[in-house]
Amino acid sequence: MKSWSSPPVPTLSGTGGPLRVHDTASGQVQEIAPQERAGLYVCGITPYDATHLGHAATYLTFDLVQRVWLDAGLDVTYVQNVTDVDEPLLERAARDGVHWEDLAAGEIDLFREDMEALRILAPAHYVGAVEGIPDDVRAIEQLVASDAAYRIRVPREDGAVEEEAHDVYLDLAGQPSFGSVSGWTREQMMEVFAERGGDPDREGKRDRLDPLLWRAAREGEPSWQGGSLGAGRPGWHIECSTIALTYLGAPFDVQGGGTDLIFPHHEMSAVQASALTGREPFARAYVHQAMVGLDGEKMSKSKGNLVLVSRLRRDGVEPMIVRLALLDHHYRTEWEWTDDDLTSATERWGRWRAVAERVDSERAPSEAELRTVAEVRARLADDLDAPGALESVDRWAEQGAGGGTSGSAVSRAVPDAVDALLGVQLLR
Ligand code: 5CA
Ligand code: ZN
Repeated sequence: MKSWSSPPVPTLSGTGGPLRVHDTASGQVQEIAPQERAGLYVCGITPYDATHLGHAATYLTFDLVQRVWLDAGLDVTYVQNVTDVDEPLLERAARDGVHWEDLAAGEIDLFREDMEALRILAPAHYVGAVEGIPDDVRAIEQLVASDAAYRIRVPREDGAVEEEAHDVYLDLAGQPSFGSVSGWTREQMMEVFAERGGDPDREGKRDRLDPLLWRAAREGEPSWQGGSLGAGRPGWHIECSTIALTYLGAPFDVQGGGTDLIFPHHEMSAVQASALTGREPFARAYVHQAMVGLDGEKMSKSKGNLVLVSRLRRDGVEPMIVRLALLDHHYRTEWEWTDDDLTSATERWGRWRAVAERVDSERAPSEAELRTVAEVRARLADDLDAPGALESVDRWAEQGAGGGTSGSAVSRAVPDAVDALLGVQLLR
């Protein structure tokens, strides 16, 4: 699938890193220090509604991961999927009387525009679930052949289109690594499984938590030829297992997404990948963005309590101000969007821009400016402390360069670092 265009990233003198981030699986902040190449997989959107600030916060967090790695001199391969066929998309399309493919195409276009406006670096591989179906089929056939997966006959009254239609599930009993990503108890898992796309009550399942790998074709639902599986479509989690294995291989460095994906999605995509490769871990670290809320609830497409990036853009809000508002919250802290976020980001943008207007590109950086660059690097490398990085740029803006009198020229060093590391473009 077509990705979007990345903004240029200035090269800074020296190098930053290494990156330390919080890994959900170990519960620790740990150094992620790939040798030369770094692999990042981030769970992309289900394109049934427009990008809200919660999504934007997630993609911004992993944009910082990529920027810190690039600044550390690494070669980064970034992969992101699009869940362009799944229940929520089909349900919304049916509700609104539009074709699901048209709904998806429109929302993906809008997402690309939002990402470009926010200066999020584009993935090298932006892959739709539909494009990945042939890989899913091969993977599921392998799991069935090795008895890691089992089939459940679909009764005709379920709308099955074929006489001998079967759904396919992973047999978790054969997967000792199950549970290692979330570290959750079975009770915790059961509590959210159904509301997050699972089907604990499906008759014939060996374990109520077994994840669906292949859904046989039903009347009125899109389906694809699945070789020996028959016509159908993949379950949600397998798309991320196979896309990551195809484009990164296991283990790769960071699997990312919001905390709402810890279980079942990241748990299941990891255990499915291990069942396929016989290797653990799937990812060396699982990094999760805390939920962004509005009016006391998680901002979500299904609840409809959204602040949309595209809406803010249409209202004429400078995208760099939205980016600054998001950066002012640490990725591991839940927060709620309020108008104050926009107000304080607007003020900060004004203060920074006023200093950036005095840039003299010929000028060598002062000691103080170099210290600011080092501080921004250090704050981000330390578990992506973006709010801390903003504070150090605030001090630069307050003091002017090198403690000089207000109004004197500054070098490019800090604006270039703000651009390369924080993705905020001050010089136009
Ligand atoms: N397509 C799947 C992942 S394979 C999916 O979860 N799509 S989504 O559109 O629902 O969410 C896209 C990304 O935004 C996911 O990484 C999700 O964890 C994250 N996300 C969703 N809501 C929020 C929120 N309120 N705050 C922060 N991140 C969020
Ligand atoms: Zn995913």
